[in-house]
Amino acid sequence: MNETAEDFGFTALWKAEADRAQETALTVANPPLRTGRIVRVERGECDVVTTDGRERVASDSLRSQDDLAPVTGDWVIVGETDTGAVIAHIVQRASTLARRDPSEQVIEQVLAANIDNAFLVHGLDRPLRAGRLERFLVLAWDSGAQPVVVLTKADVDDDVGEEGAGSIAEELAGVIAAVAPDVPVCLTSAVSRLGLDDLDQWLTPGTTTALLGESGSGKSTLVNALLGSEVQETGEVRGSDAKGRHTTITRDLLRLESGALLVDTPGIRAVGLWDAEDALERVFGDIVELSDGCKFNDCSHGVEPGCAVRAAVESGEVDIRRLDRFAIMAAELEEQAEKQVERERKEEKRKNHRRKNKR
Ligand SMILES: Nc1nc2c(ncn2[C@@H]2O[C@H](COP(=O)(O)OP(=O)(O)OP(=O)(O)O)[C@@H](O)[C@H]2O)c(=O)[nH]1
Ligand SMILES: [Mg+2]
Ligand SMILES: [Zn+2]
Repeated sequence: MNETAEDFGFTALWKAEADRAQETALTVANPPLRTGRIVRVERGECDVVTTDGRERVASDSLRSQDDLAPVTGDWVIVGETDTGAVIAHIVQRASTLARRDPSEQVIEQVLAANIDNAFLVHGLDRPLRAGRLERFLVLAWDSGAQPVVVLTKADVDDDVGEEGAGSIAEELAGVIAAVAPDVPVCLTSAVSRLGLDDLDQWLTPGTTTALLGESGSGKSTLVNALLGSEVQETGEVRGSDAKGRHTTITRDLLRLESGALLVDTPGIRAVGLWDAEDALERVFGDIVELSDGCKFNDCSHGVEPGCAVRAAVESGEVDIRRLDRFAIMAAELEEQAEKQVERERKEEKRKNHRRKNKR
């Protein structure tokens, strides 16, 4: 099969953006330049599908924006150098799915770019923690993607009947309704193919949907079921607690026959938040709204008098645990913002120092 950029969502808009960036790309690479989309990132190399087809290029040398690392879903301009083809430029992203880098504490890690929908994948073979779902929701809303909770492995729920509702599914639906009442939920099974058609409303031609979730939640299995072929490797979960073994290790952009695009991703352990205050307020909209009624503008909903949020907790309207989680995530974002300012200050200092030494 001869794939080209057109198969991966190369619209007139992206073409115009890429054309504008040609000149910049020429500062670091030679013709022939070609535009393409990154379909896989590996250490130091990327697979790019360009207007000419699929090729493997070096990702991290000589880029015109060297502070930006290319990620799956990016539109890029590829050019030639003495040592071979390189990514010369990353076209300005329409959106990014990003979290706080789990290894380095104060940098952002972009998981994927130019994503329209985020499937938050969760298996019926394990409990769903509200806090975890909230974090995934913040990540999704912050990117601008439409979140959809996709429950997998419906076939393990003995009580799932004709209408799709079962006892485990119902329990999880309760958790989801409490923290994300406005987010669509789909119950699926890759085994019985239950609910797969429901996903079609998001999987429209040319749109890109990323699958996010814990290892073992069934992301790759779902991708294979939608592809109708075993393209992605899948792995057994541990019997005792249904934990996965981190089978998928790269972020892969794959094309369905319909023309919809999927990004399968490695399982996520920690969802550290990054620069997502607005999204946080969206996910905790109920608490934010209540806080309008607090006596003090900067109320921490702790011991202050006239706190409308505490009052709502006492009346049972708001779950105290939800308030606690909100406070933790808000503090986390505040800390991240402070550290980031500090880091930028240091970097600026370093740059100035270098400039002075050059003179
Ligand atoms: N019964 C049942 N098992 C499923 C279903 N979907 C996935 N599984 C099983 O769950 C296990 C994990 O599936 P994967 O697709 O590898 O999970 P993943 O989310 O891609 O995991 P990582 O790549 O490690 O992040 C495998 O043993 C699958 O066979 C389903 O719908 N029903
Ligand atoms: Mg996988
Ligand atoms: Zn308050």
